[in-house]
Amino acid sequence: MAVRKNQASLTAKEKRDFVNAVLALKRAGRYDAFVSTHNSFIISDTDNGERVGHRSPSFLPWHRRFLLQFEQALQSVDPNVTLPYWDWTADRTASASLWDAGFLGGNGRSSDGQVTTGPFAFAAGGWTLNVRPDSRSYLRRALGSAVASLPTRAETESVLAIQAYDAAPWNSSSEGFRNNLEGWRGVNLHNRVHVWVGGHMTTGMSPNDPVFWLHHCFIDKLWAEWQRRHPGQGYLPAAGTANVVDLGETMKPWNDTTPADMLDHTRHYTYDTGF
Ligand SMILES: [Cu+2]
Repeated sequence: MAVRKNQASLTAKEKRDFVNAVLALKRAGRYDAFVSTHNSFIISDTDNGERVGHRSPSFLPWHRRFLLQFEQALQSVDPNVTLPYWDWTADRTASASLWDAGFLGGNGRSSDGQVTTGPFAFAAGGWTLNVRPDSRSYLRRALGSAVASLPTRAETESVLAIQAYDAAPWNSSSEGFRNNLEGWRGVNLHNRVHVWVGGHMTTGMSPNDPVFWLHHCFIDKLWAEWQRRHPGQGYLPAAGTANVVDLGETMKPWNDTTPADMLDHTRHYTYDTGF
């Protein structure tokens, strides 16, 4: 069984293997499709129309399926690689080892936001952005500039304590665990982390920054943790909700997976520890 680990506890070899698998997907032309898919859902997911990837209950199962597909792509390159997660309640500064040149590389430079260190620096040659919001083909970051701090452990605990999974109107104004975790209301967890990283992470093309996968892996872990703590609660809505993916309805773009299919992550992988 594949085990997803905290990035802070990966060995140097595990970090290298992960980075090399990501770079191999990029070289093979397989990476950019993930960027395009994510962006097309960001554009089409609206509060009052059909919504699948974001602003809706299926935010969590959709990204679980999306991450699984990416992880399987990595494993087609190197079967021992799993997605690491970034616990941003613990590793909360620009000097965390996550941003070392041997792993994801560091902050963007102040003049133009360009990441200039590590394997995803433009000058390193292996990370030219093709699916991009403008003509600039280098990865950009602005760590901690648009929002001062990452979510704290206490803030995260307060969201894990929410009983109901989601609630009408099933969008960015809903009460419930999903919308507080996604960050449209309350203490703001997921959205705030995208903004804290800055650069491409604040756009629909956020998977251009490989930290996207580590961030969403932690979001996925927090969903699993909420499930463990609230065994009597489950995915909502159950059925009959227009424009929203009910428990037994398939999700685009795969059209073969329902939220119900995604509830038990242990069919595919486990996490090294609880929250
Ligand atoms: Cu997303």
